Amino acid sequence: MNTINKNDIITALATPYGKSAVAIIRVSGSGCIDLAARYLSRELKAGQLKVNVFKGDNFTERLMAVCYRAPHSYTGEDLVELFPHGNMTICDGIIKSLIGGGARLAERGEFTKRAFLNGKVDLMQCEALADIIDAQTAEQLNYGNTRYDGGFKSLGNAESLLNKALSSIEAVLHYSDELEDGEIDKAVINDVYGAIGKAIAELEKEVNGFAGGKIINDGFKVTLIGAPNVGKSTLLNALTDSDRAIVTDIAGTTRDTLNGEFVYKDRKFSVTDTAGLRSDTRDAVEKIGIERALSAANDADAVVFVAESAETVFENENEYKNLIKVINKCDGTEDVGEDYNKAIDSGRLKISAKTGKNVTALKQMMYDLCPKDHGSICNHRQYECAVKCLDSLKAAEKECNVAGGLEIVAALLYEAYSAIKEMYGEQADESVISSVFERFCVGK
Ligand SMILES: Nc1nc2c(ncn2[C@@H]2O[C@H](COP(=O)(O)OP(=O)(O)O)[C@@H](O)[C@H]2O)c(=O)[nH]1
Ligand SMILES: [Mg+2]
Repeated sequence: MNTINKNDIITALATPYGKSAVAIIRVSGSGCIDLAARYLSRELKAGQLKVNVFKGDNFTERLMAVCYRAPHSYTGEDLVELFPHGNMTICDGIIKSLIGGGARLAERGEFTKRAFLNGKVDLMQCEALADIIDAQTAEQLNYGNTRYDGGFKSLGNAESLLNKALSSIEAVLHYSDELEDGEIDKAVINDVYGAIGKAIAELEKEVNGFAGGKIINDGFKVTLIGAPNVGKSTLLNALTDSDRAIVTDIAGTTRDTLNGEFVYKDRKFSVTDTAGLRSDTRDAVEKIGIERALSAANDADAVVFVAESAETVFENENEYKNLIKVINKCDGTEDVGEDYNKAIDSGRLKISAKTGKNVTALKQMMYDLCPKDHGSICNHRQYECAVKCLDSLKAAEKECNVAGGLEIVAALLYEAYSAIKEMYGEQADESVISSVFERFCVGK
């Protein structure tokens, strides 16, 4: 999706391909209202959804239709929405007619990309929209909506503080020739210094909240590790309420990593089952499996070490920040619900993966390890921009203390400013922008 000809009329099915009560076909671009009108029996009225009849090559379809005039539409261009029956012979026929009339099939996310290019939404909002469409839990949905609405204030605050610092410094630089040495600089420098300090604090909140935001969207990653046969695969199945992993009493059954997901208290978790750790294997495949297990543990937000007794030593224990140790096969133990403190023995949670005892307690333990803070930043693209901005602000703050460093402070503040603009997509690379829209489906 490198070159977008903004004069193109694009069209696509906006609903999933398949049978349904109603489908939606979108047509956008200058001239699309006239194009659609060639096939419709009644005139389209802006903002008014009306019954209409579409005359295709060899069929007619009674449908609902509406148009919106630029810039008052989703894309910011003229836009038509047709609501035919959800029958793919009809939908294919309508799209074929529109293409025959000069439209072309839209690319993934192209309607939203046009909205972005026309200034209807910024790139952060587009990313929030993609997350809303992908959301599996209400928490993810609410998080996407809050970000779309600009509900987290830190980023906006940092931006206005940065603007304030920049305009003060510009004023000083502009008038500095007319002033006696140092006359105004001190007061303004203090002002600028104060604004930079506050902007740094706001941005730090965002940067520190990145892990929490990313986890809401991607899920809290938990890796299960332990010796062969302790019940890791049985635990994956219990946590995800599935038969995802093969369970046997043969040591070395699980050779590769295996992922599952579950939702607990509206939070998404992703669990990885791994090959059992043992040092005496000669099996080359199992050895690779063990390497993968350790690498999955390093990538995880938390590691669950599964053992059959409290005496089993976990050699790599200190390598993991969030470590939960469990004793499995405690089939006769009491189920404590969420209150895991009641089922802890020598720092390890007593569970039975087979009967499901204290699996809820284990989930609660994982839940309590999830980061509590988050802001608007939740993906690597945004994070990198925020860090770039923060670095420039910190460098500018240092320069404020250096005599005669005003020009350097200004240059660093401009760097910080462009990093924040990049976050909103204003100065972002075409390839970066494209990768955001490729996440969408055709028709969005
Ligand atoms: N009694 C009992 N047996 C279990 C429990 N969890 C797993 N097992 C059994 O232990 C054996 C190994 O289980 P598996 O999940 O394949 O272990 P893994 O090698 O660690 O993945 C199987 O025979 C399971 O049925 C448990 O909580 N209680
Ligand atoms: Mg296994």
